[in-house]
Amino acid sequence: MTAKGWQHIHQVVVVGLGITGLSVVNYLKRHQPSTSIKVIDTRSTPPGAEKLPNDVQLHCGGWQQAWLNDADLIVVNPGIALATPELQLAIEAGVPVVGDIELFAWHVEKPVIAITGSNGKSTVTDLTGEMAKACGLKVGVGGNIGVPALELIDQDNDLYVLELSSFQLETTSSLELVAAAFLNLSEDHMDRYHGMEDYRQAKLRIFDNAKYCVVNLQDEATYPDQVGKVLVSFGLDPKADFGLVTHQGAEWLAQRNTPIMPSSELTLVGRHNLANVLVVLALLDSAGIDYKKALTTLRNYSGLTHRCQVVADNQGIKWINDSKATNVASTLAALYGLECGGSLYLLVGGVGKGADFSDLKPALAPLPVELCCFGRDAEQFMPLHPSAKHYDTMQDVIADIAPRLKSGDMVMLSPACASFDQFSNFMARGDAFAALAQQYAF
Ligand code: UMA
Ligand code: ADP
Repeated sequence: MTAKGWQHIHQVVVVGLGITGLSVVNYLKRHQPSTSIKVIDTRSTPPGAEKLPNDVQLHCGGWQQAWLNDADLIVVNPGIALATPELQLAIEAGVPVVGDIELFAWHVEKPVIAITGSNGKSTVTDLTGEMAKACGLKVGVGGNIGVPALELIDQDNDLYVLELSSFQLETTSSLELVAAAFLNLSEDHMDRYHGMEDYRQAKLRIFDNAKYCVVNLQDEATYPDQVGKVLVSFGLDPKADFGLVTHQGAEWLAQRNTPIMPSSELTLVGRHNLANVLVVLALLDSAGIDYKKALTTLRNYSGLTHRCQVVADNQGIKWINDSKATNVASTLAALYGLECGGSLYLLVGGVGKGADFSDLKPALAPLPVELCCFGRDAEQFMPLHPSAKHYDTMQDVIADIAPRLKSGDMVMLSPACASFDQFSNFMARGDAFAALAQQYAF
């Protein structure tokens, strides 16, 4: 279906409210004012209900199959799987089901860069946007990073940079991209997918209509299955199109072996962030943007909040908020190369999303760690280290460990889980941790 198809669309049903559903309703009000809009949300008190225009009907607390089957178009929230039986019935009845990003694709006329992967999406998306802005472009940055893409569409932008989750990609078919990146693949969202290949195929959709496909030289799973795609590789390796080389006795970022700048000049820390930076350079270059004009921005970029962020540092005790570590690979990235002179109090737990946490065991074994397990799936972490202790909440953890903290220790929230059991999102969880750090560190 193309944007021209709008003339046949009279009834739109938006499934799931939240910030995505609201952005869809507002978009339709502005750009398709003659369509009738209905909203279904399975939650009894969906977020954003109070912001719905009066003439939009809302059904909450369950499904309304007749609305779905009678719709000309269903626009579904990324948090709801297409496999949901009610949606499947509507699909069988011939109703097209798309996501907000597909509506964005129908409308957008400027170049779009998009990023997917299991970890690093937000960092790469944000830095790509920052560097493109430093090159003098007007840039709209959004998608899974937290700003619904349709909220950007009426801005006068030269370029869009979108973070796309596998959930969003499932319902997107026509998004043309000047450059797209698939950063890495590791286990996540196994409560939604039938295994890793199913998850990978959802992510690979990013390359369907992409001019340049940015892939990870060290992760074969990120390569498209289709032949004939134009590939640009990144990796912590001189063989990658955007890689690392030794130059003047030091490690440098490089484009096809031509040194760009020493990696030691970056403010960002961690090897995983070097990979993220190389992706950003690959994306900008593929989009025809001269990233060399933005190297000062790159040097000074210190990352997003809630990602390995030091939120308190007092009396030799560091408090690190890595609330965005919502899967095993991101927690492993935080532990990799960690320098901790004393004990590491690692807070893990929340909603495990069906993950297998056993890969954490060998990473924890050599560390001077006390594993503090909290939240709904805390019990799953208990076998991972002899020090493991079960708590109900993060507050309980901190109250227990605070009297024992001494200089050289580190308290790190890197939970390998989603937050929805006890918090509204990972930001609220990180903020709660930062508040506890402020309370107990000083
Ligand atoms: N839900 C229901 N019934 C409904 C609607 C939603 O149970 O009828 C549940 C969903 O299963 C979901 C949860 O409510 O798990 C959250 O939905 P929401 O309404 O809060 O969603 P939005 O506010 O619209 O946020 C969504 C993305 N959320 C999800 O994909 C779950 C946000 O990504 C994204 O920033 C936003 O759109 C703008 O594009 C968040 C996320 O957790 C950060 N993403 C996952 C991730 O990064 O791992 C994919
Ligand atoms: P995403 O948007 O994909 O969740 P973020 O940039 O928000 O990615 O980072 C999420 C978590 O993953 C953080 O804990 C961060 O430290 C970690 N991380 C960031 N980049 C990478 C990477 N390339 N590989 C592994 N972990 C990473």
